[in-house]
Amino acid sequence: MPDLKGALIGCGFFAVNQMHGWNDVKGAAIVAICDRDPKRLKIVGDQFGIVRRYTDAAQMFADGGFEFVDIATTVNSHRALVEMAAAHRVPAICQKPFAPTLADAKAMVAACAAAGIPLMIHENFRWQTPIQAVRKALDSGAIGTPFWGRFSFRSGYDVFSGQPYLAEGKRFIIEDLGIHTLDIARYILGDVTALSARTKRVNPKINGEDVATILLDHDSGATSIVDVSYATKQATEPFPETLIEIDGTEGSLRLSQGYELQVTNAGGTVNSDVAPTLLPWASRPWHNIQESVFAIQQHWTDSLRHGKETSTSGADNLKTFALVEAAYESAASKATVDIGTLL
Ligand code: NAD
Ligand code: 89Y
Repeated sequence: MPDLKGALIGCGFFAVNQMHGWNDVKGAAIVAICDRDPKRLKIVGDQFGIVRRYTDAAQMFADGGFEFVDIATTVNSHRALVEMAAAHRVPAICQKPFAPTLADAKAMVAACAAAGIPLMIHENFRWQTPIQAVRKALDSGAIGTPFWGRFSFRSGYDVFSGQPYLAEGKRFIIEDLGIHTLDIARYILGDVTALSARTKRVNPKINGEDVATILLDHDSGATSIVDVSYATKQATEPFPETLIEIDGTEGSLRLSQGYELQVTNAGGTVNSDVAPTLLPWASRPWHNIQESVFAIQQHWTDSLRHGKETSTSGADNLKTFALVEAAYESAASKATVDIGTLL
């Protein structure tokens, strides 16, 4: 079968990882790129040898010649670009965060459904090797039925030098990073029925919150905590590791710093190294994220070829994005938010 032809919109900081990922993916290749900034277009076009280059997405869609689009722009352009893809009946991948509001995200899902095209949100963290290892351990039944969990991302890493816009928005850590941690909580312990949250801004140089503590009730009856911080200075910087604790009826599981997984039950304790692979184009400490970019793009390609729904389809990701909205609502009102009322 020939490779699926793809086009990528948004040639910024993170798209370089996506372009490397596409080079490694079996069954797909990027044939056209677009960025409204000619400098970024040239840098990425030259680095990856892409001849078809556009500064206008509408022109690129009008010219066509590709079977999917990968939207790697920042959030404010997501709805217009996904709707453009739907209008041209081109299957679309859209970076997180889904959209500026839940209403926009719902409209995007509806537009793609009406056009009969798949939409996948590039929610890559659940594809990280250590997170997949936790999922596998739970699926094996090693700790029985989970009743409690903690999903923790606490860092002092300077994310603002690579992504200066993160310091500017009214919203920061929940929308940018906590969105991944909330998705991991859903992926591991299932859908969420209610949530309460508290936030803080510690770094005076940014506009949004950089600390959040969120309490989740899961459909299954399990309770979990999602805690995220970019204001935490530690002896050894853990960026970008998500640490996980799960207690189950038959045992417990701990994913700790350094990508170590410990599973304990009546049979004893098993420790394993679940570190991500350092792909040839990747660099530490980003390699954990970079490997998951390749993994989700391979998943998209395989799903598109076989007509299967992706793990983080637009419809699925509405349930993660609702948790982001709910966390901001709860932090403002100090009330518990019923997730069902948002969906
Ligand atoms: P960036 O600002 O560096 O790059 C965005 C690029 O998109 C810019 O070059 C800009 O000119 C271009 N652009 C914006 N609107 C456009 C439009 N309508 N048409 C054409 N080009 C347009 O941003 P970034 O840091 O690369 O982040 C991009 C997205 O990736 C964000 O949503 C961010 O949250 C996400 N991100 C995801 C991960 C992850 O692990 N999934 C990691 C980092 C960033
Ligand atoms: O934008 C964020 C993301 O999605 O992963 C890490 C990040 O780059 C900074 O928080």
